[in-house]
Amino acid sequence: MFDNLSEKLQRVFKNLRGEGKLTAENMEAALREIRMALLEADVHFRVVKQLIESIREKSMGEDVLSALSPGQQVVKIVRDELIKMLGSHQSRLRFANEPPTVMMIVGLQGSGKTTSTGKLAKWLSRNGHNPLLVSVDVYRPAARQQLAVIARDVKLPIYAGTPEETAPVDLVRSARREAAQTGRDVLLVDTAGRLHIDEQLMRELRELHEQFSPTETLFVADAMTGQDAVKSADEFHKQLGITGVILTKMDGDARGGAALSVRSVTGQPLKFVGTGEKPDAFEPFHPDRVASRILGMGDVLSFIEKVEQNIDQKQAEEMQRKLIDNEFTLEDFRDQLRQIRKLGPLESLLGMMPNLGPMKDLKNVKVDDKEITRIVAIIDSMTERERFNHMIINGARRRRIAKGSGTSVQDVNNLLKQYAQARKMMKSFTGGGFLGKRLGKLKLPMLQP
Ligand SMILES: Nc1nc2c(ncn2[C@@H]2O[C@H](COP(=O)(O)OP(=O)(O)OP(=O)(O)O)[C@@H](O)[C@H]2O)c(=O)[nH]1
Ligand SMILES: [Mg+2]
Repeated sequence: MFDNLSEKLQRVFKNLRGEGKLTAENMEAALREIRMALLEADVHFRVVKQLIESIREKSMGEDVLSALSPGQQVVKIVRDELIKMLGSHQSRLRFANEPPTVMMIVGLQGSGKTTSTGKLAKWLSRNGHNPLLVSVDVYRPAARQQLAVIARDVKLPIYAGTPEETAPVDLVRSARREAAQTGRDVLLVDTAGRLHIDEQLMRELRELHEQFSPTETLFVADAMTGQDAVKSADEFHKQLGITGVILTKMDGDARGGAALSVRSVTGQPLKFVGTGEKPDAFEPFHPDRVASRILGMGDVLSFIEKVEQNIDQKQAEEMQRKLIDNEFTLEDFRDQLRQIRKLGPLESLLGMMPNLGPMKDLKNVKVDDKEITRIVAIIDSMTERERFNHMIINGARRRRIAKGSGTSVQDVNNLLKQYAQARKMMKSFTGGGFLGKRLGKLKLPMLQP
């Protein structure tokens, strides 16, 4: 699923990685390729147009994280826009205030309604609910038998109806009563399908809809039919009002166009995907996870997330100013160390950065977590004046600090030496030249090996 798209997008990002900075030209070339990749994945053309426009706008905007390289910035923008297109966050099922909650499962013939009803029932019962199932496919006795078999398989009860109950409305009414009486909090209604949307089917569904006001009306669509699935979802939504989509047969869909467009076209969220014939092959749809899967760059994405979470842009800028003005104090040194610790081991962090260039030696820098703890303890044992002016830390003060932090005078000496070196190194980095610009851009705290 999404394999081709994923591969193509990664090629675009790889090409951008070689570029020193984002320009209108290289961005346009990248956008052209992103556009092609999306169209080839069978994403709806209007959705593609929208997406490309927002990516262009964002990439030219001011609001870019300067801690990221140009290639990473584009990955971030594409990720953000993909997530937005897919629906920002996972859409959960809603439940009625008064149980039982009625959920209607609708869709075209053979799309996977009956199978998905069984899967959803199983998923619900695993998540603290007690569903009851009912089939209102009164035209084909075999269809109701099929649901009965599936229900037995997932060990959940079905409302079978009496011989007199031949109308869908009667079946649902009795099933709802039974659910209320037996303490079942959700009633899943599996409906009949048609080859095409026809007036008779719609009338029947509308009648059920009006009578029982289902909390969820889930449209089941076959992902392999691509844009046709999206079109019929849209049609059902206009005629009936759906609350979400279940896309089945994702296991057989290499392109993913329906999954990527259905939300933008219908305005209704994709709630679940079916990934096989077995009752377990069913999962809630998570836009962020899917976007990451499409981009397929786990390491770069997690690096972006870390940067977003942990690096306070303002703070980093302030730090840089201090360095240039020679105001980088021991306290700043301590804060930087803390920041490093928040980001995780420095080695792994550097490993995530694809293009260190001449700084690749830094990959060999080892930062010992215990060492950081010791340094922080030592700085904590200093007085404020000492932290702001390390020059006053004489022998007597060193002995006092060592005692206060449970370390040795040797440790304190080492720290002061490291601090002086870091200061010098950072100053030379930020002073200009390639390294300086590079570091200035990354704004990562650096340590001596
Ligand atoms: N591979 C795969 N097959 C699926 C999935 N969901 C359903 N199917 C298969 O699709 C076929 C049709 O599924 P049904 O659940 O009977 O479809 P339906 O919408 O109830 O069909 P009608 O009631 O005839 O309209 C069956 O062979 C299912 O096993 C899925 O996620 N993956
Ligand atoms: Mg069916």
